[in-house]
Amino acid sequence: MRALITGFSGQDGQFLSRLLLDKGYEVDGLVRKTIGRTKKTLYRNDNEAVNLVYGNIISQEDMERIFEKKYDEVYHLASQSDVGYSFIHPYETYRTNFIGTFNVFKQAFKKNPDVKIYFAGTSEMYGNPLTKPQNEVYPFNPVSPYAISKLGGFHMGKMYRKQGYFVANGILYNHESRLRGKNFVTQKIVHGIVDYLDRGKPFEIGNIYAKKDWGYAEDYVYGMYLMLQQDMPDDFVLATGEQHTVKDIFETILKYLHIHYEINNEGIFNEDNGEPIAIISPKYFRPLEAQNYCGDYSKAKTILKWKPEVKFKELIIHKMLLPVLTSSNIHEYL
Ligand code: F7E
Repeated sequence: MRALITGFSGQDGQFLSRLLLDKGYEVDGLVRKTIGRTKKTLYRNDNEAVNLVYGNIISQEDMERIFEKKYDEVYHLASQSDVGYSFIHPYETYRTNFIGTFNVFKQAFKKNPDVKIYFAGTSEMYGNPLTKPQNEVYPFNPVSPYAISKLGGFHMGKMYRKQGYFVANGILYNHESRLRGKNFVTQKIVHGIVDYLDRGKPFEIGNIYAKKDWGYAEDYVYGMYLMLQQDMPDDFVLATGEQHTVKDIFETILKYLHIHYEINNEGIFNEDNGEPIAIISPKYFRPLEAQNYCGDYSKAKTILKWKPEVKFKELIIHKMLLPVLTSSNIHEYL
């Protein structure tokens, strides 16, 4: 089997490439020319077995060239995935996430009408859901350029599906790991606290009462793989069905490290010396903060036999914090 992963250098691309290599796939990883060599080397040896191919999904010519090769499966993960950034750069977001997706679908199906394509949809497509949990038939009501661009790709996938092509749409809730970009809140807090312990410097944080449904990225890429092993393409929610706040991330880590803390409207403070660990700053607040993000993954459970293996505490401590606590004096807290 031969697979192409667009967005190979991202968190999901890294986990997915290992999974597919382990299953004996020949894996091509698409990276932008401007990125050059991918720096992330989680699975150094396995990554060496991934064939890097260079191109940008917004270029029709690049996609024509990439799809001169025939793939059995395409995991279309490449996107501008930062919700906040999408408000500042909407054109770039629409171009990458919508036109880029069109280029991938068009060229992949032109070369091989039987190719199975996974499209990375997102819980952000629900916008500001009034009730919870959300499933595959819950109404979409996107409220950011990012979510609108993703919903466009999602419906494009459904349109191809109606024409007889195989496009599976994932509706994935937040999924995290030690490979997550540090602009996302879980990694920002893990690294922020570790830096605070190393150097005593506080960091800035936004709305600590924001609530999300957070899962482990490696579980979710397995769900993507399962979606393409079905006979019929469909839409699937992948989530944990649990909600936690940003404050819960702080508390989970600080309790684990036995640091006494106090949380108030100004920030998170070390109770023993009064020092700030993190300072709340309006700079990181979003114009709209939906409170009901919580996924119902029962369809994936029934049809794909998928479930999230890693829950919140294990995610934050074992999958994210502990890998970072390696070469510092932080061990004294453990
Ligand atoms: O924010 C709050 C922030 O940036 C999570 C992407 O993968 O998941 C991700 O999007 C929450 C938000 O991820 C800070 O307001 C507080 O409520 O980690 P995030 P996201 O925007 O939810 C969805 C499913 C996707 O599809 C996206 O591509 O945390 N928050 N303080 C903060 N967030 C950030 N980034 N930084 C803060 O200081």
